[in-house]
Amino acid sequence: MDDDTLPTVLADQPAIELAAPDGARARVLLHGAQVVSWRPAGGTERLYLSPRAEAGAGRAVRGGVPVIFPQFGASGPLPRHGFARDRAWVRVATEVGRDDALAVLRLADDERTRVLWPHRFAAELTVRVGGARLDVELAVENTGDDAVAFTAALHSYLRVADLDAARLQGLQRLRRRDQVRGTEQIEGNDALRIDGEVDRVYFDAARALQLQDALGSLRIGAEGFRDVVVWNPGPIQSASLADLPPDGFRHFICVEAAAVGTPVRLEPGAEWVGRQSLVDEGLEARRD
Ligand code: TA6
Repeated sequence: MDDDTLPTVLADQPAIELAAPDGARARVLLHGAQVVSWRPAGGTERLYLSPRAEAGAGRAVRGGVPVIFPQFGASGPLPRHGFARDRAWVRVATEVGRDDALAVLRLADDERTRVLWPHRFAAELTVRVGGARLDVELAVENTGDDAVAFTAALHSYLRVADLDAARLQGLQRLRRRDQVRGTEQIEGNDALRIDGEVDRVYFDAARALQLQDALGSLRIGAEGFRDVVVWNPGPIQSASLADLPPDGFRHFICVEAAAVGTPVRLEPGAEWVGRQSLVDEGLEARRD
């Protein structure tokens, strides 16, 4: 969405509006602790949010940065992509600093989550916006007495102005699993371009990526997440998703910081932190 309005069905959702002193802004729903809008200072909207997005119990919002925890995809017994993205998180703190604004939201186990996933945990999501940058950080603490293992991702829908011309740099020569074809191979030497359905896990991708698009290049960094998932439904899948317009696939590429190949294992009392950073490089250069 390139204007300030949310899709109607989201307009009544409790949300945190972050506004840094320099004009950078973000909107975070309590539902799923989901960032649904990010505008860097002096820039335009950089996240895609489906105009047909819906929220509510058991519904994940199509767009922004869905928080995937404690299970990525259908890689275990839980509902697809786990339950964190369709639960109500609690606002813990909001702060405005000299050159940024941040929000902290929290989700802990309850009797409903323990039915699905019999473990104690405390998750916190921190969203920080300022200048040309958005940082989204997921921290998970094992508050139980048993070791726990989980997979997770920040499933970011990055807006593109021209899908055919968009290029994702930085995945060259990485080992990847193609979720559509069920094959594994080594990525080639060229930047990734989207042509039809793409659903790939890139393993051990600990390096900065760059999304090149008419909106201006976006640097994509991550810490704590070892893998990257790239997804675009293509025209056929896009038409089958009720919460996505038939041409919705043309307006985003999901580039997801992910812990998929090797589940995160936490001993009692231990904590894990994963972060994804997005930087509008054109705006960053103008600020330097
Ligand atoms: O991250 C890629 C993926 O796992 C794809 O397989 C596709 O299903 C996408 O997530 C969206 O999943 P969702 O449950 O949000 O429709």
